[in-house]
Amino acid sequence: MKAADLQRREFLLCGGAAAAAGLALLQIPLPAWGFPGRAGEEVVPWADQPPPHPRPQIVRRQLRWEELDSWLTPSERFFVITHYGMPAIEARNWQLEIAGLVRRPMALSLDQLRARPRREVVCTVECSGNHGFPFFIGGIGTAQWAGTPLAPILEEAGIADGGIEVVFFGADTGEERVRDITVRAPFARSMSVSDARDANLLLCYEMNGQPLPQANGFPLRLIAPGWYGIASVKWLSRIEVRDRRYMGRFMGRDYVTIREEQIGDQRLVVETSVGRALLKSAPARVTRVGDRYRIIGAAWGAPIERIELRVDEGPWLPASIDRSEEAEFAWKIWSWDWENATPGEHLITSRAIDAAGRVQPAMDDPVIASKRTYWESNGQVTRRVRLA
Ligand SMILES: Nc1nc2c(c(=O)[nH]1)N[C@H]1C(S)=C(S)[C@@H](COP(=O)(O)O)O[C@H]1N2
Ligand SMILES: [Mo]
Repeated sequence: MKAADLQRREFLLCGGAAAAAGLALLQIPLPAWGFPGRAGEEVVPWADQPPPHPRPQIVRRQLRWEELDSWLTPSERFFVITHYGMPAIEARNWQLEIAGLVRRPMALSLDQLRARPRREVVCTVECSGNHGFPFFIGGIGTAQWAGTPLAPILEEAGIADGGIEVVFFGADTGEERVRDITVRAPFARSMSVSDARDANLLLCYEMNGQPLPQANGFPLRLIAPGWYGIASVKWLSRIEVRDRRYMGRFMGRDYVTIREEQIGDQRLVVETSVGRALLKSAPARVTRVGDRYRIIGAAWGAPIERIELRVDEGPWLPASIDRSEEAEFAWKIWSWDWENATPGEHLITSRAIDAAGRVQPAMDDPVIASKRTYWESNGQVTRRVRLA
């Protein structure tokens, strides 16, 4: 997205408090972002609707792919994951602590954070559990996030000698059983000091031009562009620099990918903490105007070079990437006009190819099939559709 466009959109989207309040009051949808829709089109629903997620207290909302009709996901359709409930935080008494192995510990109020340099980024967030059928395919969304960069704050606080790990604590806590003890633990994720210094990390207080919704982390969350969603800690309360690796549940016991690898002459598992996002795509919706069908989808997780699409067992065919809306960490929307579509049931599969020539793996590719956990599944997504 070009800077001039961004400015125009900022103006449209959040041109001051009055405009924002007006938008909220009138329930005006997001401005019309470019999208390969057609006048008079209707959506043909997928025939393979996923059942409700088995743990609705954790996965509270998923994207309904058929509803994808704009580059940005409206906040009320954005997926929501909560592991330890949803804290209600009053901004008035809230502060973000910067603590641990820092030379100058800090405590920043929301007003102080808002007074710092503002940065906006359009960024796709995908849950690493978004592995596909049977029940989790909609753990993804793209929003315009606004906040202040983390790196200068870490610089001001000054990481002291021996600091190797930056831990992001949320205000939400839960009971955990580890071996034979039961403990109360905060939600937390960590990064190495060098990863945490990444200029793209944002302490984010706004989503789509409005204060963060409670479900998405009010008053402040981390947005870690290029990482799976678990890294973007919501209801952020404390950032702590430590001299040990942090091994809380969401680093060391859960959100751990267990994959079989060949090590010497043995098949053994290797366990790694969920990390950076991976190249992926999915068909989003089939639309029709009369008997002219179009498939629209999204691709994300790496710099996207090409998208290919396949109907049933046919050849891989190129889709067109919508270039009207682009940002480094945002999904690309693609479309494909389905010539000579025949009535009956069809399978639609997409795959993305990144700038380095890597191809999104098939579900039976060893890199996916050798996983014993479903985390970090970027396998190709196949959807079923029935044409009249
Ligand atoms: N404090 C806190 N942060 C959290 C979570 C959580 O349960 N508590 N869930 C994580 C997970 S697993 C994901 S995928 C993203 C989801 O962000 P969203 O709910 O805004 O879509 O938030 C992450 N941050
Ligand atoms: Mo997640």
